[in-house]
Amino acid sequence: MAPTMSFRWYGEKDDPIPLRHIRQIPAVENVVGALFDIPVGEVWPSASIEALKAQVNAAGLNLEVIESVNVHDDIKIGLPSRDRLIDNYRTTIRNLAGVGVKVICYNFMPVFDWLRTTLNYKLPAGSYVLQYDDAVATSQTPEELSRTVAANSGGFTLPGWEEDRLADLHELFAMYAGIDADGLRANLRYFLEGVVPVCEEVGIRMALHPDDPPKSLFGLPRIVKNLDDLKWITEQVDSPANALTVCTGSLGEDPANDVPAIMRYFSERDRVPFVHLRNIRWTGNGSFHESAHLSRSGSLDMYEIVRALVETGFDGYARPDHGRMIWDEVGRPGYGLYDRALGIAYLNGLFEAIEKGAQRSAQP
Ligand code: DNO
Repeated sequence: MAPTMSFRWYGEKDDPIPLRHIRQIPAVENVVGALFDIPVGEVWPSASIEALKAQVNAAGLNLEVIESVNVHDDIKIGLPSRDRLIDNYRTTIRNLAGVGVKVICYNFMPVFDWLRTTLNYKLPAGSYVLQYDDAVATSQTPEELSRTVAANSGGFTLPGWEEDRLADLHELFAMYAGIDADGLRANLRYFLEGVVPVCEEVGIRMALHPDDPPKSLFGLPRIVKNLDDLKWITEQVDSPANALTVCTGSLGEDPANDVPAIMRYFSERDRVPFVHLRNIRWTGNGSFHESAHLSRSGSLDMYEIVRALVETGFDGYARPDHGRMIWDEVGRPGYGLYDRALGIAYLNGLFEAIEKGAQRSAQP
């Protein structure tokens, strides 16, 4: 059973890669998309989702995974406004199901999404990757860090770290002041109890993305970091609709996480509708940089990760997640065409080899 190979696309306005190029990557059938101009917390209108789907379909691709429908900070903090916001989220789920979406990827990181300290770190062969230097990240305020990242990265800012957002940061941090890990967990459970029944009704699966990096930063709690966290989360609402995006890179950034074992544990229990398959290289003291997808290029064993998927009958969606910037490509850091396409070619080969090997050894 091969996965449905997918490719993240930021939309005609914001992504330099045309859908017709995505269609030419071997085995890619599905686009991981989103509406990027709807403020967090508002309902995604059916007409806009339909328009996106029509574009994707016209290129010969499907739109079955959304990444992300972001969760409003009021829900993470547990403010009274959360009920209205969860209600909006439920409506968005219904609207997405109405156009055939099957999986919604989301995260539950307070304030920020993923974090790196350099978006164009140069590897010896001359490619550029995203890098995280723990000493830099932990010694600066978020405002300082955002300036450092922009200065290190040729003017690029991290998504979710835009100037206007940083302006409101003090207020947001103050609102999180009373929220520790247990408080955040209770608020995640409340959110899941609110949305999972609707998902079950309409046939959508919520796929929670791990924290990236999987550790607490700026004194904010993080609760999606490792096997125990993920077990706790999947046990709170016991439904296949309360599922995970297992992101090998994010979990793998912590050398203590056994990524193939985590993959196997949840895939076996049918909690993995979506995977992000990428590699990273640990550089010591909690730091790392991203790498090409091959096992030999980084610290993760991609063969063992794919084997865990094949042996548990994984039939969900996969995307290569980030790639290096190579061949002078200019584009969004981590989201170029060439290296993600190379990553897919490699992953296709791993899946075929492991599947055929398993079939062969099952023959008498
Ligand atoms: C980074 C992505 C994340 C991811 C969100 C999911 O490249 O993996 O931004 O989309 O955390 O909500």
